[in-house]
Amino acid sequence: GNQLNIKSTIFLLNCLVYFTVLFKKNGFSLLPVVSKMFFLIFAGTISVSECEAGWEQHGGKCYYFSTNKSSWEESRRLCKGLGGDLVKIDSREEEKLVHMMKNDEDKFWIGLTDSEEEGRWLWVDGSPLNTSLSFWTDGQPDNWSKSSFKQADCVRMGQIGGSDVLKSWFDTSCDAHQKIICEKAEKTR
Ligand SMILES: *[C@@H]1O[C@H](CO)[C@@H](O)[C@H](O)[C@H]1NC(C)=O
Ligand SMILES: *[C@@H]1O[C@H](CO)[C@@H](O)[C@H](O)[C@H]1NC(C)=O
Ligand SMILES: *[C@@H]1O[C@H](CO)[C@@H](O)[C@H](O)[C@H]1NC(C)=O
Ligand SMILES: [Ca+2]
Repeated sequence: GNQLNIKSTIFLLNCLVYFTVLFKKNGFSLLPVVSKMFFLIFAGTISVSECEAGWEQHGGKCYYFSTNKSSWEESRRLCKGLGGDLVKIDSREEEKLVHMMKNDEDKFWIGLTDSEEEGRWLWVDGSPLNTSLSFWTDGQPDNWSKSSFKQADCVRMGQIGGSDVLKSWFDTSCDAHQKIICEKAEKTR
């Protein structure tokens, strides 16, 4: 991570100083080369992007917002195909962060479902939903979807609509087509 970056930068700077002294003794000016290298190292140090193009970096994670709509399963496949998974909300900060990244009107699938057993909400990594870290809109989940014969087993994040400023989750049919938020850990380098 950062520690390694700092160490390698210090090492490279030492090399630079060494070569500068060496070449000065032998009578050439390395100033243009050296200043270019300094620039490259400096630029490299400050602009290291830990997320791939198209992903947004926040709080040690990378987020990908796809505005294409698909079913929950299909969305999950898409995220996995990109090396991540549907987003899992691990904290109040993360819930807030994701809201700040999207338009308030936008509705996105998140990686939460009770399709295995009604009422037992599991994240895509298999962990159970922590009830003190759930952000259901008032009256949700209600196992109700527009197509009344379909169970509402998948969760989308939508507009903030409850008394709590962050309440925005809604259970709906997994076959509904929604936009997608994928998440993956940032690259460590
Ligand atoms: C979204 O849909 C368009 C049109 O079908 C397609 O060209 C594009 O690749 C899709 N993007 C993603 C991220 O799937
Ligand atoms: C659930 O979340 C709360 C608030 O962050 C935390 O204090 C608690 O330890 C969590 N419980 C479990 C079982 O992870
Ligand atoms: C959930 O909704 C579906 C479809 O309306 C229904 O068949 C099922 O019994 C409901 N489950 C519960 C536990 O209410
Ligand atoms: Ca359900």
